[in-house]
Amino acid sequence: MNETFRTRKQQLTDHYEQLIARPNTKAAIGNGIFDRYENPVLTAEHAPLIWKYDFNPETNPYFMERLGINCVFNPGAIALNGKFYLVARVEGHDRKSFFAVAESDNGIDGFRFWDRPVVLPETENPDINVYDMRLVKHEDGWIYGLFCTERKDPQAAPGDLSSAVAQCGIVRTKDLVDWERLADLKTSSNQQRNVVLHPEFVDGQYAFYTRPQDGFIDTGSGGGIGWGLSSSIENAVIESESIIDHRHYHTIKEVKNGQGPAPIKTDKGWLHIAHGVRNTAAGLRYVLYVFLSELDRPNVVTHRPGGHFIAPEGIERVGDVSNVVFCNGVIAQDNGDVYIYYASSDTRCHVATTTVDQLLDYAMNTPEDPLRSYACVQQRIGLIERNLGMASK
Ligand code: M1P
Repeated sequence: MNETFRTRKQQLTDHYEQLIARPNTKAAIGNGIFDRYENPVLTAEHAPLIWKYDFNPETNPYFMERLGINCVFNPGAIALNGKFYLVARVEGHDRKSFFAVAESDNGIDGFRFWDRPVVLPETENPDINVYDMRLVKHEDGWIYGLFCTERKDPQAAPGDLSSAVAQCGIVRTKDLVDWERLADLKTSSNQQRNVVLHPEFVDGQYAFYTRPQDGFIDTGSGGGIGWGLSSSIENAVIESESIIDHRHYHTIKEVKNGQGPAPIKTDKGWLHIAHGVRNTAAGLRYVLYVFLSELDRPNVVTHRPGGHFIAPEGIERVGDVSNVVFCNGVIAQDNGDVYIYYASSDTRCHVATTTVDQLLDYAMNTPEDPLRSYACVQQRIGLIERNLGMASK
């Protein structure tokens, strides 16, 4: 074994183990709604060395990277047997994404990928790219993973190598190791992204949050967070789709929006985390927002706190697709602790912690967006006057 190989392998191994062992601490003073953390929980650097390097000194004397990892983002999340699991979107240097499971004891740090990425079975129409898995422990006993499957648009004009069709792929598992592929979800929409399975049956059927859209990037004339039911999960078909959370002019969700993870069940209703997108001179800006819906009718929204819940800050603003935060994974513990896994700028994964009580307070007591500057000033003056009144007491 040559010295270059030996030295580089040792240096990289030490660096990797230091990264995994690095403790994570709460950042700054926070806003009372949630706490951010100093370090991301998963990055491209968290990809195991055996995924990237040829460990044979005969065939790789320079200990050279053979299969690079570009970024790790948009993880689904689930707690099983006292451990925290993220099923992350891992993107290679070749731009293709795949899923891989990372495990931690505390949900804040120490996330380590399993040795092997998820081997996702294909349908008869192979996926070109797969991403953004939403994990759901359904009351039928299975853990489902709903994800975006992307294929080249068969209608694309000759020479158009960008147009794609996005649809919802479905897998299920009991252990995150063996995955059974089911048929892709069928709806009447040309494209679907951000489809999420509701964890309980509704009217005896499987219930889905959808995001119908006309084009691959543009939602077109419709969009919004949709809702539909299917009697089957093995061959899921939504005959009738209705919009439960619309886009709105001059708001954080004027261009598009999408359900994040499956909602959290609380005694006040279902707590939803979603993303909203608006346009700017610098391109699209993705932020997270929250809403609450009825317990018995999860498709009926009762509270819509105005504005964003989490927006990109500091280093989060910069990455492969800058000015983006995106969330498709949350873990709510029985004691009310909530771990929100969000990604920044399509590059890395973070955690924010809060509680169900804090999220409910936020959802139920944050005023709605009044939709006009004048009305926003009135809303703020109302708060100021009440506060000044408190100060004089
Ligand atoms: O690049 C930002 C996000 O864009 C897409 O989300 P949406 O369908 O709402 O536009 C997804 O590709 C997502 O993975 C990505 O983070």
